[in-house]
Amino acid sequence: MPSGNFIDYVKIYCRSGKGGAGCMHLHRAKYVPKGGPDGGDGGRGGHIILEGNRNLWTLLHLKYQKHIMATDGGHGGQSRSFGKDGEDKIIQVPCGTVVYDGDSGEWLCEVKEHGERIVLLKGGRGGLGNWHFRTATNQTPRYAQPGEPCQERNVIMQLKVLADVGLVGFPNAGKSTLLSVVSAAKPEIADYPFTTLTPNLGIVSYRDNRSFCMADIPGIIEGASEGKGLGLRFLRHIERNAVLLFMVPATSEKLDKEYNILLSELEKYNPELLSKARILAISKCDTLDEAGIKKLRTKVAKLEAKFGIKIVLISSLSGLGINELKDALFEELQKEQNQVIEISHAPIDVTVREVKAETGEEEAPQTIYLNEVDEEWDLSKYKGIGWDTQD
Ligand SMILES: Nc1nc2c(ncn2[C@@H]2O[C@H](COP(=O)(O)OP(=O)(O)OP(=O)(O)O)[C@@H](O)[C@H]2O)c(=O)[nH]1
Ligand SMILES: [Mg+2]
Repeated sequence: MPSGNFIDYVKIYCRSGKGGAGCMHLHRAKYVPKGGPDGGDGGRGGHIILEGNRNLWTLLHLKYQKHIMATDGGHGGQSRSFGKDGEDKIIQVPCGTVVYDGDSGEWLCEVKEHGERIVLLKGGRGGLGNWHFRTATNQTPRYAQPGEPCQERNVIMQLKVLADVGLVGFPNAGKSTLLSVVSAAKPEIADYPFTTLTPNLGIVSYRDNRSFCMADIPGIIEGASEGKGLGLRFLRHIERNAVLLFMVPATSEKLDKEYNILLSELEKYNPELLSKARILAISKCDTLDEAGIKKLRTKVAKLEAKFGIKIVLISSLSGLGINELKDALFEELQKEQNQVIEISHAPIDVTVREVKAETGEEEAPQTIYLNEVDEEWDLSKYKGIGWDTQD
């Protein structure tokens, strides 16, 4: 998929349908004196519903949809006819979509499973017709209930990819190369930083027909939490991962320093990320000779004791340590404490508009607000030509 098509942030104005008004009507028929009330109820307004769909994995299909509105309920009629219910709008979203209020940034809900449905905005209830209000002392109620109003809201939908293992490393560490070696994914690989601009997912097949999902995200650099490089916005895609695979190239002088920088950037984004299981892979080990590897192994043994994590030496080119790495990842994934069931979503800052990674331009404002009086839309000049008589 071309990287421009990976959309993980959309802002949409949603509105549910109004409830239809109940009907005030008194039955009239030849030879039926005092027919009594027979006004029917209004129909329910349409809901706005989110539905998880595992066949989608970006929010691309919603990118150009700025408004989603359900239809209103129909009004009740005479002879106790019910109004028609408004049509629900079902928004298909990929599993792992988190929804926030577009104005306050408050977390609203998240869709995790395929087929899971969440009513985002409820349609208004239809009003009761006057037939309901008949009593012994008031046999001709000349009133009916209006329908409930609609609900409206700007919502921000963010995708937090559901993967088991997340790759974290500086640019050029060899993350995409590893993903291309262990899975069928074909991410872009090149010898310059920030080759990967959007997350890639790959399914890693393991022994006995078992598999797990790995996410490769753009590289992180020191100061990413202040917006350097591509910033931290892609870190939300590893928030849900059970295991984080850190990657530092063997060519780096100070392995522990690089590892600590990555850790502190993650902590600045969301301290909860530090509670996840971690494995460190030292990549590009084929660039070292025998003596270099030996030296590295003794260094790694010390670091393992210092950080209390497993460290694996790998090379995506020669295949060194790849199976060992898969074993280590799978072992971690099997542990019960690593099953991520719930994650907490911090409210987002809606004052900062997301900057598109590839072009650097700001997302354009999504909604045109009223108050701007546009001369062209002054409808009064069309009065009297026929279609404005209904109001
Ligand atoms: N010698 C050697 N080179 C490697 C290895 N893995 C990756 N490379 C090279 O390192 C460079 C960067 O690899 P990528 O996989 O694009 O690195 P990345 O971490 O995805 O980088 P960004 O997407 O920019 O963050 C490429 O030129 C790869 O060919 C390896 O195991 N050995
Ligand atoms: Mg890459």
